[in-house]
Amino acid sequence: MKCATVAIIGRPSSGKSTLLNTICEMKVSITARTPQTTRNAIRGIYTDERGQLIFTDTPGYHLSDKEMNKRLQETAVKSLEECDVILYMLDAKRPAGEEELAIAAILSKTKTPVVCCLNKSDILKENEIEEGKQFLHDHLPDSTVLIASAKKDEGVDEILIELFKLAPEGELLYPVDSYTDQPVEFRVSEIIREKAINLVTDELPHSIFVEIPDIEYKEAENTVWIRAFINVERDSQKGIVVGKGGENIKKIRQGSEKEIRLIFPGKKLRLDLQVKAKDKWRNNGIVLDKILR
Ligand SMILES: Nc1nc2c(ncn2[C@@H]2O[C@H](COP(=O)(O)OP(=O)(O)OP(=O)(O)O)[C@@H](O)[C@H]2O)c(=O)[nH]1
Ligand SMILES: [Mg+2]
Repeated sequence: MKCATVAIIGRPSSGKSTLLNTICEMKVSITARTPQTTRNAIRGIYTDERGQLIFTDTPGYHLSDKEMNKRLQETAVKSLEECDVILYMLDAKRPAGEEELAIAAILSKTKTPVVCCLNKSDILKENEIEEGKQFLHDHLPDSTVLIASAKKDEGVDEILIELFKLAPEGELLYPVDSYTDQPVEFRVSEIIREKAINLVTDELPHSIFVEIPDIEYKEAENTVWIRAFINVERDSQKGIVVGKGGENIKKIRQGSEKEIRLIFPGKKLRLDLQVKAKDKWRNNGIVLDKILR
C-alpha cells in the first residue's frame, strides 16, 4: 500500500478547498467566492485500493502585514514542511502576480516533490492555459503540470494518479472510511460560517467567526442541541447578518441544519443561532489563538 501526506497550497480562491471536497466526495472544507475563506490546516482523507492520501487544505497564500493574515500564511507554510508531496493549485484565470511569485519561490527551494494543477479548466481560455504553463515552466521546471476543474470534477483522477505515483510505500494511517479528523464542534462552526459568509459576502466577507459554546446530545429526545454564536466585528454589522425581519439568519440556519444533519445521521437537530459583536476581533490575539489553532 501507499500512504502520503499532501499539502494543498495556492493563492486565495484558487480552488484548494473545492478540490479537497471533490476528492473526498464530502464537505470537508468550506468554500466561498470571496478569497481567504479557509483559516486552518484542514485534513481530508482519501483512500482506495492504491492506498491513502492525507490532504491538508491550507489558507490561501496572501501577502499582507495584518496579524490575522500573517498567521494564515504561517499555517500554509508550516504545512509544507510536514508533507510528502505538495499540490500547488493555480487559478490561471488571474495572471500570476506577486503572490504567485512568492509561492513559486518557496516551492522552488523545497526538496518535496511538487505537483502543479492549473485549476478552473472549465473557464480557462487556451492562452490562459499557455501562460500558466509558461509560468510554471519558468519557476518550477521540475514539477509535473496538470489541468483540472475541481468544481466540475474534470482531471481530478489524473491528480490522484500523479499523487499516488509520488507517494511512499506505507501502512494506512486512518481507517478506510475516514474522510476528515476535524472535531465535530469545528465542523459545525465552519458549516455555519460558510452559510453566513456566502450570504453577506459583499458586505462582510472576512468579519465573521463562529463559536459553538454548547453542543449536547439529549438521548431521551434523540436530539443534538447546538448553540452557536456568529460573531461580527461591530454592533452595526449585526443587522446585516440578521437581515430584514430575520430573513438572513433564517437562511443561514436552514442551510446549516441541512449539512449539520449529515454529521449526525438518524438524530434530530436543534440549532440555536445568535449574532454577537466582538469588537475588532481580527486584531485580538486571544480570539485569533482560539480560532486559528
Ligand atoms: N469555474 C470554476 N470555479 C471554481 C473551480 N474550483 C473552485 N472554483 C470556485 O472558486 C471559488 C473559490 O474556491 P475555494 O475552493 O473556496 O478556493 P480556495 O483556494 O480554497 O480559497 P481560500 O480558502 O480563500 O484560499 C469558489 O467560488 C469556487 O466555486 C473550478 O474548477 N472552476
Ligand atoms: Mg479554501
